[in-house]
Amino acid sequence: MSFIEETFSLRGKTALITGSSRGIGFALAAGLAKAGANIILNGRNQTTIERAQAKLAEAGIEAQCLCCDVANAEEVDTTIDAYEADKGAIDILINNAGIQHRAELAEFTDEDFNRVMATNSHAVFYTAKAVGKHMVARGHGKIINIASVMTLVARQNVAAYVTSKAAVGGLTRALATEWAEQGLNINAIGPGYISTELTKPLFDDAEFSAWLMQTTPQRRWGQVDDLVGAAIFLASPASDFVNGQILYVDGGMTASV
Ligand code: NAP
Ligand code: GCO
Repeated sequence: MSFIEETFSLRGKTALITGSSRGIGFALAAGLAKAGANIILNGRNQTTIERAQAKLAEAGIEAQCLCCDVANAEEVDTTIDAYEADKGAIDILINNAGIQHRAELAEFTDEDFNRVMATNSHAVFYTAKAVGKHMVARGHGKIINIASVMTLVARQNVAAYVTSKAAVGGLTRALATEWAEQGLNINAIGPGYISTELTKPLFDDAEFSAWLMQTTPQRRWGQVDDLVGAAIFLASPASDFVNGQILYVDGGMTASV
């Protein structure tokens, strides 16, 4: 293999990407597969992940499906342990699953706050622990958490999301602090505004998009494929001495006022 292939290859590695039935997770699954990884797709609904599996197959990419609600700690534990026992090691985990809820604070219900926190933060803890314990036993593994520019800053009407993504930043550092000496690399990617189903209401809002062009130095919305290179880097030997870091892929948004 060439130097570049050796440094960035994921050949022979198995990668679980949570929330990969569509959007960023689906793009990361396709990208890691092109770098040589064996892919495990995940979502809450078997039909939607099988639809994603068929879409990858059309592109010549074989993927497995692992249906699991990552906000359910018990389901995560049993699903991951069963996979590791029956199918083999998970070498790369991308904690991507996430949801959004937008409402003014006065209208923000406890239930909505807890629902966002459960998927965006608690699930990262559940899944990192469930997969990480097997990685620790093997002495190696790569965990990539999907944070956000909202890990660093906030905007109105997304209090739960901001809180949840700030927690992802802290948890990334905490996991790295404890598991780096066990041979694991745990980092995060902080995407800017990426055009997906989650941001569609904003993308369709001309006023919001105009604001985004002003606040993003590269003057454009991000696309899901803009994140693939960062994910391959953090999943590959190229990042073997990188731990506890958040790589912002945001067109310069968090670097400027
Ligand atoms: P998306 O298009 O809505 O996709 C979300 C994915 O998460 C879907 O595959 C969904 O699958 C899955 N999911 C949701 N809840 C789940 C659960 N409890 N268990 C398992 N899977 C679950 O959103 P996206 O824009 O791709 O966002 C993906 C991640 O990137 C999220 O963590 C988000 O916070 C983060 N992010 C997005 C942006 C952006 O601008 N788009 C920027 C920064 C960070 P099912 O609904 O089929 O279960
Ligand atoms: C919002 C958006 C953002 C993006 C992303 C930006 O309502 O402001 O949903 O939170 O999803 O997290 O990085």
